[in-house]
This record gives sequence, structure tokens and C-alpha cells, in this order.
Amino acid sequence: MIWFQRKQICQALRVSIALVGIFAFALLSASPALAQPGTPPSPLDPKGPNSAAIATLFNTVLVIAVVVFVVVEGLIVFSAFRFRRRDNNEPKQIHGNTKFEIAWTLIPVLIVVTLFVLTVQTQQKLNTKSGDAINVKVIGHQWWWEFQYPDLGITTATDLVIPAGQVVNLDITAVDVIHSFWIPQLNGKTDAIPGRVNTSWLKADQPGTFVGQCAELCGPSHANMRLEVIAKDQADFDAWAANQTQNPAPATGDAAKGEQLFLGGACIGCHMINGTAANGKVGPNLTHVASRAYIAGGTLPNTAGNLKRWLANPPGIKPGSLMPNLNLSETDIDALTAYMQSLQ
Ligand code: HEC
Ligand SMILES: [Cu+2]
Repeated sequence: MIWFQRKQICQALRVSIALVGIFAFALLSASPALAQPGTPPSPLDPKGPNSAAIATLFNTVLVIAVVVFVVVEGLIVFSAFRFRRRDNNEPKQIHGNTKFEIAWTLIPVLIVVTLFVLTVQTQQKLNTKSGDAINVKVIGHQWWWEFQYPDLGITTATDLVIPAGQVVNLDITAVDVIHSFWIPQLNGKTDAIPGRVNTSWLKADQPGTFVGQCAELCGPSHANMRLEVIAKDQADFDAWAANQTQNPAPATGDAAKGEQLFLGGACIGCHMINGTAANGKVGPNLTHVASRAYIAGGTLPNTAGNLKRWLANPPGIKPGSLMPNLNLSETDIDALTAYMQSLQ
């Protein structure tokens, strides 16, 4: 054994202080207590059984990690002081300690086994669904989410409307590149991969709105590929679904002029509106676009002003947008906006 030199003590202290700093920073930035209105939703503030299971696992692992950290750091600092150099004599020479060797092999093994068991248990929880279920097909596009309800005959985008308290089975895929479907307060991330269907599910305990975000870098507007889950109580959900399955009412006034422009223009090559000749599949289905809270992958609240801004120059709002600038005149934009707003 050797005595610690003053230099070594200083080094040990510096490393310890840096570690404590990093640790405190990580803890603070992860703390849901710091969440301000408008900050991104935290997976540590779960609103459904999946996220609750994940948050519980995270918190348990965090507690174990804190205990390990405090014990190890404590021993480092203790040894640095206790065995510091006090005189010029050589310290007593020893060679190993079997008890210690066994202890510091067994304890980490036990910790790792515990983490393994907790993780497997959580995975099992995530695989266990109970109660009634509805089915939704989730399709990632550059840079918006499409939602199809095969049993209800509904296709929509960006707003995923679900009944609260019910399991929602998700079949997740993509048409272009790999995306990742994530609503921090409701579920973990699931990759959306072209040519492959990944299954997942989620459930919102209460009615409410929960923000989601594509979690796989997928191009210039990756950050603008958001969504929101709107959980409604059963009656509201049924009313929503009944409306979504209707074809839109015939357009009148300015909206009728917009409809003509729409059906006579480039729009129909990319957008579908049920009950009309428009059946393009490049962009979102617009049959009930006015019923959505957000457009353009959650980048814009669905207002007349924002619809106009969008139609005037989509790539200007959303870099790389696959809806091109169609150089529409202001009067055409007004008429098209009136038509879009009539599609309740
Ligand atoms: C080349 C294909 C293409 C054409 C042509 C096109 N769009 Fe789009 N449109 C898209 C795509 C793709 C999106 C989704 C863009 C995004 O969010 O990144 C979109 C989004 C929209 C949205 C927002 C819908 C939502 O739910 O987010 C509206 C409204 C819209 N288009 C209207 C029109 C109108 C009106 C026309 C004709 C004047 C038109 N589009 C022409 C491809 C097209
Ligand atoms: Cu994406």
C-alpha cells in the first residue's frame, strides 16, 4: 500500500466535485418539478399505464444509482483523507483481502441482477393490456403523422383522437424514412419503419391533450413533426367519430369558389377529400381538416391566418416541406382558406 500524496487528494476531490456537479445537473434537468407551462412534456409526469411503468422503473434505477454514487464517492473521499501521507515512513504493505474481493464482486452482480429483473418486469407490464380496445394505424411521413382507424373508416393527421380509459392498439409504419412515434406522457418510443409494421399500444387515464414528437432524426423538418393525442370521454369520442365518417357538406359562397380552385388545381394530386374527385395520397387527408387543432405536423394552430400563411409558402414555414410553394394569388388563397375552414 502507498500513502496518498496531497496532489492525489486534490485530484480525487476535483473528480468528486465534477461528478457531483454532473449528477446534480442531470437530476435537475430531469426533474418534472421544474417543468414550466409550455416546456416539453416529461415522461416522468405519466398520464397512462405505459408511461407510468416506465417512470417507475426510471425512478427505481435512479434511487439505486444515487445510493451507489454516494457510497462510492464517500469511500473515495474517506480514503483520500484517511490514508493521506503523514510522514516519510512507508505504509504497512498488504496483499489483497479476500473478503473485500468477494464483497465488491457480489454486490455489483446483485445490483445488475436486480436491474435486469426490474426491467423484464416492466417489459411484461408494457405487454399486458386490459379492457376494450380500438385499432389505429400510425403512418410516419416526412414530416407529419397520418392516423387511420380501419374499423371506423376514418383517416386523419396530426391530431390522434382517442377515447380516454381505453386501450389503443397501434400498428406503426412509415412511407419514406424511419421515424419514431413518441408521446412522452403516454408511451415509450416505437420506430416507424417503411415496409414493416411495429405494434404498440397506449392508454390515456383521463381526457386531455398530450403532445408527441417524432423521435428519430428524419430530415430538415424532423423537429416540426409533432402530433397531439386528444383523449375524449366516450360520448365525445363517438360524436367526433360520427362526424369524421360523414362526407363534407356541399360548399357555399367563398368556400364554393375555393372548392372549384381545389378540384381544378394541383391540390387533388396530393390530397384526398372524401366525396370529391380529390384522392391524392401524398399529403394529409383534408376531408375534415377544419376539425383539427393543428396543421402542418403540429407547427401551426389551425386558424384562418395560419392556413393562409401555409398556402402562401409551405416550405417557408416548414423547411423542406413536400408541399411546394404553388405561387397562389391572394384572392385564391382567401377562397381556398374559406374552403378548408368549411371542412368541419
Ligand atoms: C405536391 C403535393 C402537394 C400539393 C400539390 C398540395 N399539397 Fe397540401 N400538403 C402536401 C403535404 C406533403 C402536406 C403536409 C406537409 C407537412 O406537414 O409537412 C400538405 C399539407 C397541406 C395542408 C395542411 C393539412 C394538415 O392537416 O396538416 C393544407 C391545408 C393543404 N396542404 C392544402 C393544400 C391546397 C389547398 C393545395 C392546392 C392549392 C395543396 N395543398 C397542394 C402536399 C401537397
Ligand atoms: Cu420523423
